[in-house]
Amino acid sequence: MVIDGAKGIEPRTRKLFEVCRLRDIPIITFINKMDRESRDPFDLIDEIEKTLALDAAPITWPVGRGRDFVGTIDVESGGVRLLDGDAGSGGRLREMSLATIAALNSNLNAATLGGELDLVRQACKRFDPLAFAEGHMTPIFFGSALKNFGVGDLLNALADLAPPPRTQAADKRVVSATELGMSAFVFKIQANMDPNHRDRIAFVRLCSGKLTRGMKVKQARTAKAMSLRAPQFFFAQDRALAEEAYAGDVVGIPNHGTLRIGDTLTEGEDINFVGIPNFAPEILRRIRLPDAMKAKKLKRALQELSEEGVAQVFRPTDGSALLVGVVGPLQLDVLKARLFAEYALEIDWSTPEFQFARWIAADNRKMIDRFATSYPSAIAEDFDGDLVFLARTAFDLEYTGEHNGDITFSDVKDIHRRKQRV
Ligand SMILES: Nc1nc2c(ncn2[C@@H]2O[C@H](COP(=O)(O)OP(=O)(O)OP(=O)(O)O)[C@@H](O)[C@H]2O)c(=O)[nH]1
Ligand SMILES: [Mg+2]
Repeated sequence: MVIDGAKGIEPRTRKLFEVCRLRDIPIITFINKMDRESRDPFDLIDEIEKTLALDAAPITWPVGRGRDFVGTIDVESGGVRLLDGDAGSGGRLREMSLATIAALNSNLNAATLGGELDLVRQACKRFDPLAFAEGHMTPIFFGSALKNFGVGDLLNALADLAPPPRTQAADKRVVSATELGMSAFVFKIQANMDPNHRDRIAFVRLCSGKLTRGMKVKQARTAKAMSLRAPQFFFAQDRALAEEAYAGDVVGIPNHGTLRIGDTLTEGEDINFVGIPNFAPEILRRIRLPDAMKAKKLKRALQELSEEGVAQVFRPTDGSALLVGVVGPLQLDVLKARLFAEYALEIDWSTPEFQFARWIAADNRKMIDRFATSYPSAIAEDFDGDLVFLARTAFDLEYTGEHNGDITFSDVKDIHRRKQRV
């Protein structure tokens, strides 16, 4: 995970973390933007440990803050990497005394620096590969992405520490990474990456076997066959045709809305990978569309953008206007800008009477239906047709939950347990 040194753990970082924890994925941490004014590193470490319940083991430590940031020290060996001279490097460390480092900048002081390093070595945990592999501990690297500083350390850590692809759970069985048959699941959809072509890429992660360009695969959800004519590898701004890919690889598949997040692709077997979560939004808004003639277009645009995961859309069953749910306020600006740029739709937000949307689960469909009938003006459907309860306040949510013992409210939906209403 990448943490902005000035901001600490942002809501989306937290979501990412929760997905990792749910799937037992080990985490490497890069604390970025050390060339700018940032929060105290001890404070950031403390925040990681306290809010994520994750042990933090600094591998490097920043020397100087903000404009006085001159580089990092390798906590274990004392080796140094300098912003001026070692940017872009992930290779050998310099041997330098604290006095020599401190002499690089008049605001640095060798004694203070030494004291800080002593504190890091005494107070912070040491890196333990086993705890890392089990997801209890994260190694921490400091750097500046903008100056390409410390990024080499991060890439080296990825190469050294990243575990091999693991066994993945599917609905009918578990799939081992060493199986020969190709299997993969879609974890992200990105539309309009190339605005001139209105393209739409589904990113899949291979779980087993080998993917070759041109191969025919089966989409488990629809049982339809599709051929992978132009699978692609992405690296930053670059892309290249993927002639072949293996378990653990991430491949982009161009398609026009056929693939959805959570979809499983196989060479024919009928299985669905599980454990791809959907989180309840933290912010709900109503959409106001001044041009009512465009309602249909808006619906299609929202469908596409929600499949992409940009926002979640809820349709109140009483027929009132659509609700949009997002995780962070910035997403509302992004959504509005994209609706305008990509679909020529001008919209406004208004604040609805509801604060929370929670999926409704129960032992059987009857219980959910009974509940939905008792609260007709507080029920909405998501795009899968699963029902959510709309609560006005935290009290409303709690009170309603307590008075309806046979149902539970959930703020996470496992995409493949989406049909709770069997
Ligand atoms: N000084 C400095 N700026 C950086 C660094 N990394 C990214 N930025 C800048 O910070 C701005 C926001 O980038 P990021 O925070 O990486 O991207 P983001 O989190 O998607 O965007 P925000 O929501 O605006 O934070 C951009 O203008 C980047 O160029 C860095 O290491 N140092
Ligand atoms: Mg940022």
